[in-house]
Amino acid sequence: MKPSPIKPISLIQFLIEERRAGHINAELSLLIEVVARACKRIAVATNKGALGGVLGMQAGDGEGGSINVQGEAQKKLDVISNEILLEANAWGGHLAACASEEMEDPQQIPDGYPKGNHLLLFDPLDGSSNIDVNISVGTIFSVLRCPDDVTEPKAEHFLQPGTEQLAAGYVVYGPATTLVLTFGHGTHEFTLEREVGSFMLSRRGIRIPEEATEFAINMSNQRHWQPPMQRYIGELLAGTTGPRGKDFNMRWVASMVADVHRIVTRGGVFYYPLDAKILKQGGKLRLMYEANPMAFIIEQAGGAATTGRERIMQLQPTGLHQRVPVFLGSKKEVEVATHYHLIADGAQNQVDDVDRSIG
Ligand code: P6P
Repeated sequence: MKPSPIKPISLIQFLIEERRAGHINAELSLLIEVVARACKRIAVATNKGALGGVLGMQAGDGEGGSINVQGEAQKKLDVISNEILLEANAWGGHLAACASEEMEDPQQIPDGYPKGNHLLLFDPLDGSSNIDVNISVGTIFSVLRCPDDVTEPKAEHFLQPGTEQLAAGYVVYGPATTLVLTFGHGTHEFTLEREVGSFMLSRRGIRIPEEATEFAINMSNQRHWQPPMQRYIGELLAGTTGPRGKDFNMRWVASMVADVHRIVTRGGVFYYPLDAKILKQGGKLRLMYEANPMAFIIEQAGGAATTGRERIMQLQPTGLHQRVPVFLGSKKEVEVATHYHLIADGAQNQVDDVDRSIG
């Protein structure tokens, strides 16, 4: 279904509409405004490219560059983006604490500043390995409610299932700077009007086609996948000559935000499955500030998001930086891939339950 035609309203006007509809309160509205403003600053820093002295690795203590809590090389823009989001959210009184891919522990609101009732989690610059080659990167964020009577939120206070999210969004820093946002009442897209500096509503009530003709996966991991993934992707590659009876196209940007935005825009599926290399970590992508917010956005647009075996948003988190397998996008295609995994596990009796859980 095509999203309804819209008159160009700004993000601020949209947030006022959402408050009047009772979908959000004033504090959450302010939080989203602050995050959107911070992302505009990240866009400016990112868009400078080689002229801004922001490319390359973040300097470390020793010989090599800085390594983040994930054990990954840190780019200068990872650190800059993280600082921009922390600084923007420190003083507004809308947050109890922040958690970031770039920080081991949650960041408290500095003493002297008022605190709010929300927890903000973010990957400040997802896909940052693409920065130096000028490929789209992005910011992903998720908002949870701070448990009552908690004034110094610890990691365990963030460990809430994705179904508890009050808001989720991402910003793509690409040819256009685009914000995609949900409060649980549909998924909506805003495009930055650079001259004015406002995010303008460009798509309201996005719906992802249930069928897919494009899949996104890192094929170089193929020999490490589990058998059901080998079978499933093999059938996509067989196209009209195989059991699926139709040809598929493939994309892999290696920037989750860019791959997900393509799916939000024209359908398709994105997979980062378990493989032998990452079995111990439980997956590649992080549950709290990548998988859960993207799952919320995708589900609100009529898509599905599973680990290949269960709905992502129902997972009870066990760690702030926990990793999970991610299968998301066009609902019917995600269901096929998930069914293959359940059947391979001898859990076909769970197929109906999982289908019901992903709606
Ligand atoms: P690979 C980027 O580092 C990221 O976290 C996601 O944005 C992206 O989808 C994935 O990892 C790419 O992983 O193994 O293809 O480099």
